[in-house]
Amino acid sequence: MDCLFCKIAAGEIPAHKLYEDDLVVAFQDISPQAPVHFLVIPKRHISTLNDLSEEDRPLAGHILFTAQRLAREQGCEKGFRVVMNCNEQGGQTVYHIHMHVLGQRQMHWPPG
Ligand code: DGP
Repeated sequence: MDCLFCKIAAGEIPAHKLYEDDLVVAFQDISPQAPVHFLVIPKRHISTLNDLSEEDRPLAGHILFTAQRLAREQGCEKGFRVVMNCNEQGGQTVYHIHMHVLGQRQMHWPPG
């Protein structure tokens, strides 16, 4: 499958990885929108949030807890934001699910 994030997960395309285990990889976003901006992805290809299935519940939890732990390690004690864009209207551009984690600046609402 010709998927950018599958290739990053497999180490075929370089990325600044913060963490990796059997299930997930976390790496710096190439176009950071905050002083801290990294992505947490499953190693297994899942195109969009709509493609998660019941059996992916533990994986989804693992992504969230990985985001929480790494945000803490990146010094985001004062707060941070997680975002998952889904499909075109949700602003998704890479069709391999990823959780954005942004921090170390004041966030605003509503987002654009
Ligand atoms: P989204 O719009 O939610 O699909 O976000 C995709 C993000 O992926 C975007 O913030 C930029 C990031 N990105 C795209 N290509 C690459 C890449 O080759 N390397 C890294 N590290 N990040 C990428």
